[in-house]
Amino acid sequence: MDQKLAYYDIKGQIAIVTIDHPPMNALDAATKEVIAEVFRELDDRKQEIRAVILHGAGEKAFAAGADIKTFLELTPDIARRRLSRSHQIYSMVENFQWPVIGAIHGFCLGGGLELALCCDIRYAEETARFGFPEVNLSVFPGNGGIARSLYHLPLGKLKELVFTGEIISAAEALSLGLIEKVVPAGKSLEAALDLVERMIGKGPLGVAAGKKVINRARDLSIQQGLELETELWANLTATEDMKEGARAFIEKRKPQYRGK
Ligand code: CO8
Repeated sequence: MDQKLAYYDIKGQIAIVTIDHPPMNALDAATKEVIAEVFRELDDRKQEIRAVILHGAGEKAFAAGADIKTFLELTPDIARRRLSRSHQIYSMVENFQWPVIGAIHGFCLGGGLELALCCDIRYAEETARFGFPEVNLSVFPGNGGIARSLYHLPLGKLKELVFTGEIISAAEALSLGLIEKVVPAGKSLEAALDLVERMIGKGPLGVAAGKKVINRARDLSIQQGLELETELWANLTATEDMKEGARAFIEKRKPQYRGK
């Protein structure tokens, strides 16, 4: 098959990951495996990059969810295996060392929205549409969508979306806190690049450690969260970049960070 399903390009210090499974970027097992391979390769090349942007190819969708055309072959055992693998792959995206920004256009539904929720920050075009339409198929969001939405949505709103399968606009997704910004149609990649440009001059190890603390602290008690902050903050003082940041401030010049 010639279709790549997903691929990446590195431009400057930014990796742009494209999901490319026409027409709707449905996330079947093969596409998710290629996404996993892309993030594994990016992990190998993490010294070359400082941020990742994740988006969908084509006009229609970031991703319209799991591939419904494969649902008839599912049994409880197959579903258990596939969901467990899906959770691993989505966690690779969520816990990638550098920030992962979702640049969203078109449909962002079901498993597609669940993948978007693994991004650190989501910028969406005003024409994008969001939702958990799984109940139309008599299932529910099982790819981490419920667990991760709980960090964004009030419980009643999440239930409203999950129980009705209602599709909402980018403006509503913004007002609910599901996404961070709405941009004009055709501009999500550009807006994500602008955001990333504002990050990559900063101390990369500070950004990565901040991401790790935020991702882990939400599952910890306040005391455990404080201990994690202490540990990672203290570790940063052993890096060249930390000293460079302080030195540059004192010498009134721009810091030159090397990620070490
Ligand atoms: N899977 C497979 N094919 C899809 C999907 C999908 N999720 N979405 C769209 N397509 C296909 C359509 O079948 C159609 O194909 P064809 O041309 O061969 O008939 C083509 O894309 C274009 O679609 P439409 O003609 O329907 O286009 P519209 O613009 O009229 O509608 C929609 C677009 C609204 C996106 C509509 O296609 C739709 O509702 N799609 C389904 C969305 C959905 O229900 N997503 C959730 C799926 S369930 C899920 O994600 C749970 C994850 C759990 C993981 C399970 C792992 C084991």
